Amino acid sequence: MKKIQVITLLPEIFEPVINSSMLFKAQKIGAVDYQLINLRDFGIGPRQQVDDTPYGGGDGMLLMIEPLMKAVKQAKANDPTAEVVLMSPRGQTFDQPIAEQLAQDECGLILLCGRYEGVDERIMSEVDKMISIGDYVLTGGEIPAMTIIDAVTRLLPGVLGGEKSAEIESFANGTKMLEFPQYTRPEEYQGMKVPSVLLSGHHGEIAKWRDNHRLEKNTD
Ligand code: 4FV
Repeated sequence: MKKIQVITLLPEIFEPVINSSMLFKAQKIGAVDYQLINLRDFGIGPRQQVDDTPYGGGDGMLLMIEPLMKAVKQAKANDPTAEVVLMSPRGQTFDQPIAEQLAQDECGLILLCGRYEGVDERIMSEVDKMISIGDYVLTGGEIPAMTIIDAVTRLLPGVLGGEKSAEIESFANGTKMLEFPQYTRPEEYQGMKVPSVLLSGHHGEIAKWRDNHRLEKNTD
């Protein structure tokens, strides 16, 4: 069982994602346990303040260290061996090998979602890893966290089931190779036919055809 905790100001936007389709099935078969932690619950004072203006000036607000630290401590108390991952444009760019590594790691995950202009830098003392989903700026770390949850959960034992073996799929094992073209019924649609080799039942020929049609990811 992989324990994945998420620290966020918007736990409600994760509910429909983790309770649908493969991620819901993954919970049902006991492959993963998701726990949503609302940062607001660790807010300061009557207004449960979690953000404030940056020292030294500058636009926007920052997530304050105290609520962040209390939330991370709570998550670590729930799962002492878990690694803390901060979603940030400063992080290493997420890819399939990182997803495979996180899925293989025995330890749980604590995904820390920034909001506003980001987090007080002093939280970095608790952060084991920073991950970015791409060189663009989002309004929060929630969508990056969902991306990691999806890519990691589907690699957990029993989740993909017979649907697909993770080995043959795109980017598996660090390759930049994409999958081969695939088809399903009908055999012909508006004059567009399924390549006859795929209907031949000749597995050797089919494997050769597929190898010859695995696309190289255009890296331009
Ligand atoms: C991001 C990314 C990202 C930065 C400040 C949230 C935003 C705001 N995270 N990959 N790209 N985060 O843009 O992971 O708090």
